[in-house]
Amino acid sequence: LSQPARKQEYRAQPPSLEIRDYLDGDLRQEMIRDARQGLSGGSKSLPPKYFYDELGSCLFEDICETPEYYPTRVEMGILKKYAASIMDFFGDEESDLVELGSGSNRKVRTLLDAVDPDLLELIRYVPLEISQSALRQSALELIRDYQGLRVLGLMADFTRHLDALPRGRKLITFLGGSIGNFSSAQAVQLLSAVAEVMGPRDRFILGLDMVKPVDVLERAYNDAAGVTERFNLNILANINRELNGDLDPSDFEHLAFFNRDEEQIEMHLKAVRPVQGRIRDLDLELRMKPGQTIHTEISRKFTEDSASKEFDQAGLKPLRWMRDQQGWFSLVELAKV
Ligand code: AVJ
Repeated sequence: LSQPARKQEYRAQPPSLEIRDYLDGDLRQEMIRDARQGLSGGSKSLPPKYFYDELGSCLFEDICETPEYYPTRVEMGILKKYAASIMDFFGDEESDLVELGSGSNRKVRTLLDAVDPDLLELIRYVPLEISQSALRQSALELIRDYQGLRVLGLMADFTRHLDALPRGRKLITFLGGSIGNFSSAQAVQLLSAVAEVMGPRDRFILGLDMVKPVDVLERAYNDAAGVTERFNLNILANINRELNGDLDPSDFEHLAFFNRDEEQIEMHLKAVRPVQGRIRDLDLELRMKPGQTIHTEISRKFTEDSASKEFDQAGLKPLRWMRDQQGWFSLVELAKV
C-alpha cells in the first residue's frame, strides 16, 4: 500500500515526454499494397513517402544543404522573420503546437526560440511523424534544450491518423511545401481533414513552394552533387529491403523536370536498359523497357490563386500570406471557415 505513495514523492515533476504509436506495424502492409498497385500495371509509380527510410531521411537533410535546393532556406528565412508573430498564438492559456511530418526539429526550434522562456510551460509540442527514429531523437533533444516544454510525439501517418490529434486549442504547422506531394484532389482531402480537427480559435500554418522560373525549379531537383539522384534511387533500396526485392538501382537513372501544364516538378526513375527484377514478398516480376519510368514524386508549385481554390474547397480561409522578397515560398496562416 505504501509503494504508490512513495513513487509519487520521487516524481517531483510530471514526465515531459510521451510517445504514442498509431502505426503499430501496418506500415509494411500499406507498402505491400502501394508497391503492388504502383508496379503491376503499365504506367508505374511509387508514393514518395517511401523515400523516407533512415538513409532517405538523411539524404533529404543533405538535399536541404545543397546550393540548388532553395525551399528550406527560403522558408527558414520567412519563419525567422515571422516567428514571434506566429508564436503570439501562445501566452494566455495552455495550447498545443502541432507539427505534421516534423522530421528534424530545426523549424520548431526557430519558432520556440521566439518565445519568452517563461511561457514555454504553456506549450505542448505535438510532432506527428512516420519515422520512429526521427521522432524520438528530435523529441529528446527538444525537452533537453527547452526547459518547461512538454512533448507528445505521435508516431502516425498524417494522411490517415489526424484524429489522433488532441482536441484542445492548437496551432498546427505543415511546413516545407510537402502539401505539393499530393494531387489537387488529395490535397483538398488532406486540408479538409485538418479543418475537421480544428476548432474556431485554432490556426494552421502551411508552407507552399511557389511557381517561379523553370530553370530555378529544375536545378533544385537536379543538384550538381547528385544528392537528389541518390535520394530518388534510394526508394528502390527501401523496397528491396522491406519487400525482399532484387531491383538493381544501376538499371535506372534520375529524371526530374517541371511539367508546365500541371505546374509541378515530376521525379521519375528511368530504365536505362531492359529491367528484369523480382520482388519476392509481392510475388511480382518487374519488367521494364529502356526509357520506361517509375514515377516517384510530384512536387506541385502554387500561386496564391491556385492555392486559394484548394483552401476554399477544404473549408479553410487564409488570414495572411507571409512571403520572401522574391515570392519563391509562402507561409499561409489559415483558419477554419
Ligand atoms: C519534402 C516534399 C517538400 O517536394 O521538394 C526534395 C521532397 N524531393 N527533393 C519537395 C524533395 C526532391 C520535398 N518535400
